[in-house]
Amino acid sequence: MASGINRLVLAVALLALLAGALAASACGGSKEKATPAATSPAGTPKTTQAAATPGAQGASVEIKNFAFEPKTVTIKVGQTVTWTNQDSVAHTVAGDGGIDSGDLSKGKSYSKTFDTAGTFNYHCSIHPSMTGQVIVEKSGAAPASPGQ
Ligand SMILES: [Cu+2]
Repeated sequence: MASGINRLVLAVALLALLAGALAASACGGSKEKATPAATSPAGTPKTTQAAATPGAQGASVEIKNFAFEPKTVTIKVGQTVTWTNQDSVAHTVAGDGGIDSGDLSKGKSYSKTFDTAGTFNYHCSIHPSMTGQVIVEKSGAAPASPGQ
């Protein structure tokens, strides 16, 4: 079985990608910003709500150009998928396992937490050709056997 090697290769590739993205954003964003500090009062506490990383708790799917992107997401049991409609027309997310968003207008999101493992197919009930899939894996799938 080469699955261990595959995982390693995948992890290395991911790291390389991340490093590349970080380097790119650091280069692009390092131009000094002329922040007009005079306009804000000195005592105002800034609420620094850092953008949460959705990847840690599940997956995000964008609905745009009449398609789900990515079309297939894989999560663990107990994690959440969040769909956000980027199109100017309304879409829905409807399908297996009680997936039912109702109409999502532009900018609206729908989240669903999956508590059982399995493959859940869904579609847009307004545009049935729009389809997607959520694969929910058992969270206890440990790579190494602990009893050895
Ligand atoms: Cu649609």
